Amino acid sequence: SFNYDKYHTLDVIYEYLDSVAQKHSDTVKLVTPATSYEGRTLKYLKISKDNFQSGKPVIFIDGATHAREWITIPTVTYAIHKLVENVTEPDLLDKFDWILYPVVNPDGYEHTHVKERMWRKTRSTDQHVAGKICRGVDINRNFDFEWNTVGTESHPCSDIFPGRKPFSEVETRVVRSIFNEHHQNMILYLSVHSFGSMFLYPWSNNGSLSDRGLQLHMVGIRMADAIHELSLKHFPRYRVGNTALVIDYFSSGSSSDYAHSIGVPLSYTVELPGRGSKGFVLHPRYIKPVVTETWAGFAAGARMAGQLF
Ligand code: 0X9
Ligand code: ZN
Repeated sequence: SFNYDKYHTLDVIYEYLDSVAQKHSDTVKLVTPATSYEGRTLKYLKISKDNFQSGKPVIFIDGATHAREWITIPTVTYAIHKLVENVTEPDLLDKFDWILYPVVNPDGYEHTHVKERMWRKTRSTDQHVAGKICRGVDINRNFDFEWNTVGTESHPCSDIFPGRKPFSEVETRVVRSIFNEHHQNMILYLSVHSFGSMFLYPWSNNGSLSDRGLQLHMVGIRMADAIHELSLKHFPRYRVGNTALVIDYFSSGSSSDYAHSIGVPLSYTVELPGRGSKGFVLHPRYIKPVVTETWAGFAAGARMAGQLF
């Protein structure tokens, strides 16, 4: 079965999602909303005791928005594992409905396996550029929140190219469709990235705080504390704060700012551990400790979110 000793290819990850949905059809529903730019199925799981019928608070966690951030995928699949396969905290499924989307950017992820390990963006081609063809849009600059105002580069070869318009990418539109469908009940959104050990909250475009700044900070601290308790201390302690202040650059068009702007009260970019020039390439020996400590943080965040909203 699915293990946490190594990083898996897209096929293996997708087989795992299929098999969990099949084995646990009472609680897990596989959703295949569209195909990627290159024609791969986009897949996420809805996990609920009653198929989202009773309007419980919804928690949404996604990974691999950025293709090279491999550790984000096992982190999201481990949440699936703990919710339906190795259930030690049944309250988390009694109280909440969950959406778990391990690979937002499958084209990019596949590309990091076969060609360029450090690829970040989607793989779409901009038809408007003559000469040298550069591929890809940064999904985390492609949402319609202050789109293309700061922390972007208009050249399609750039790693922070925001696209020709907001939601130009089908991969971005699928994440939007999840917000559209669930934002009324969604209390917590975690956009999982790497690296740097940080819980980051809005607003990213100018460093100002939302009117939920205090709640965002307190739930962020709760998650970081829960991680720190379990942490093997291989990595620096998590920092918690406004994105622009902690990460020290501004950016626009991110999914977590977008989610917050449409009413998701608790919305974070989570930067998982990693270090140095090889920060995106986290040795497989760290997968297990990182996914277990991160799950402790997410579970603690879910519980506190449930008390607040
Ligand atoms: O720049 C990004 O998109 C994120 N860092 S990463 O190294 N994973 O690319 C940070 C995003 C910060 N959060 C928001 N802009 N909301
Ligand atoms: Zn990222």
